[in-house]
Amino acid sequence: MNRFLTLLTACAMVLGLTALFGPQAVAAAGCRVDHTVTSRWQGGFQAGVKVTNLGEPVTGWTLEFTMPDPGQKLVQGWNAAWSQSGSTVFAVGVDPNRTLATGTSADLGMTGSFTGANPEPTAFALNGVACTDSAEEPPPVDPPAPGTGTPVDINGKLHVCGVHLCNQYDRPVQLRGMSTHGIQWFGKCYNSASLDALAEDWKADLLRVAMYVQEGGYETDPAGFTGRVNGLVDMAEARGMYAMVDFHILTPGDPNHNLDRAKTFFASVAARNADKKNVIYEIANEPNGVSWTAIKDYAEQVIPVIRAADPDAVIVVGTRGWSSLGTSDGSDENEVVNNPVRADNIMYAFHFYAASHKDPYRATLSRAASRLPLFVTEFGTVSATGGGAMDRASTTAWLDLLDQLRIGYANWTYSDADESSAAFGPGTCDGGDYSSSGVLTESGALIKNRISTPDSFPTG
Ligand code: IDC
Repeated sequence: MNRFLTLLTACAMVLGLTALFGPQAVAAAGCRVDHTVTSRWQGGFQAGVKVTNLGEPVTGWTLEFTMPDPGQKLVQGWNAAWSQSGSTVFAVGVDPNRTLATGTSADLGMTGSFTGANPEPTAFALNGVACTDSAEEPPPVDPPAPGTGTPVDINGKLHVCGVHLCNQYDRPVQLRGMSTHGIQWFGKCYNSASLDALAEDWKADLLRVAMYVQEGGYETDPAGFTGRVNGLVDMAEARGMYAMVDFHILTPGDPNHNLDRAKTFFASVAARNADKKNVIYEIANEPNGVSWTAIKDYAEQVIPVIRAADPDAVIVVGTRGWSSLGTSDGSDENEVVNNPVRADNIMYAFHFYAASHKDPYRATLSRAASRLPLFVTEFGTVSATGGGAMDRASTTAWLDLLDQLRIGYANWTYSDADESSAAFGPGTCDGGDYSSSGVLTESGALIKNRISTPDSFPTG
C-alpha cells in the first residue's frame, strides 16, 4: 500500500471511530458491568446489563461486548441505541442515559437469539476501556445501615403548605417512590432484602402500601391486614422512607361502601403510628362510578377519625373517575376547586397510566397544580389495565411535568407480577436478588433510573 493510501485508511479509521463514539466522548478510566440472563426460552434469551462509570463523566458513550456464540443475534435492546456487528454488540447512551457521571449507572437490557449453549455476553468495554465484570468478582459486602441523610432524616414530619408538600423547614419537597402491588397477593415481595434495595439502590423516598379492601384483602381479615400494614410502615421507617398507607378501594368504586371499615382501620393505624414522622394516609385509592360530593362526604367522615388519633399527619383524598380529578368521567378539577374537602393538611390524588392517559390528562394536572395540593399516589408506564406495551415517551413527558411541578409520585408496582407494569420479572420475589439489573423489567429499569437520581431536598 503506498503512503497516500495508508494515510487515507488512517483518516477513515479516525472518522469511523468518531462516528462510533461521538465527538464529545471521553475515554472512561474505569467501569463495572453487572449482567444477568434473566430468562431463556427455545433459541432466545433476555439479559440485563448495568454499566457503572468509575471514571470521568462520559457523554455519548459506547458500551461494547462480545457474544461468544457465533449464532447469537441481538433482537431488541432498551435504554440505549443498540446495534451489532459480527459478534460485537454496541449500546450507545441516549437520553436520559446520554451522560454517565462518575459513579452512576445505566440499566440496559436486551433480548437476543442464540444457537449454542451459553448466551452470556463477555468482554465489556466502555469507550474502548475494559470493564470489570461483577460475575468474576466476589459478592459485594452489605452497604452500611442507613443513618442520617435518609429522606425522613432530612425532611422530618411533612405538612401541606399552599399547593405543595413541605418538609420540616417549610420548603416544598417532591417524594418519589414505588407502590406495592396488592399485599394480599404479593406479600412475598416485601421483605428486608427488597426494601433494602428500594431504599439503597433505588434511593426511593416513599413506599406506598396498597392494602386492597376487597379481592381477598382487608375485609377478609381486618386484624391480619392491619398488622401487615403496620409491619411495612415500620420497615419503611427503619430505612428512612415515608410510608403511604393506601386504603385500596377499587371495586365497588363508591368509597362509602367501605365507610365503616375505613373508620375502623384508620382509627387503629393512626393511633398506633401517631408518633411516627413517616406516615401519610391515603383514604380512598380510586373512587369510580360515584360523584365528587359522595367522595367528599366520605372524606369528611374518615379524616376526623384519623385526626382524633394523629392530628398532624398528611392525608390524601382520592378523586372522581379513578382519581383523575373527574377527567375520566368528562369532568375536571373545578368540581374539587369549587367544593373542596373541609379539612386542613390534605392533598388530592391524581392517577395516570402513561399509555392510556396523555395530553388531556396532563392538561388537567397542569391546571389543577396551581389550585390544589396534588400527589400522584399511583401511576403506570403502561396501559390502565396494568399491562400492554410501556409508553416511554408519554411516561417521560409525565415525569418531566411532575418534576417541574414538584409533585410527588409512586409507581405501580414494586412487584414481580406477570404484567408489564411490574418493576421485576416474574419469579424475582422467589429469590433474594432485587439489585441486579437483570431482575428489572423494561418499566422497572426506566423508573429506577428516574427515581434514583439525587433528591436535593431543601434544608434552609
Ligand atoms: C391491577 C393489578 C392487577 C389486578 C387488578 C385488579 O395490576 O394485577 O388484577 O388491579 O385488582 C389501577 C388500580 C390498580 C390496578 C391498576 C392496573 O389502582 O389496583 O391494579 N390500575 O390496572 N388504576 C388504574 C390502573
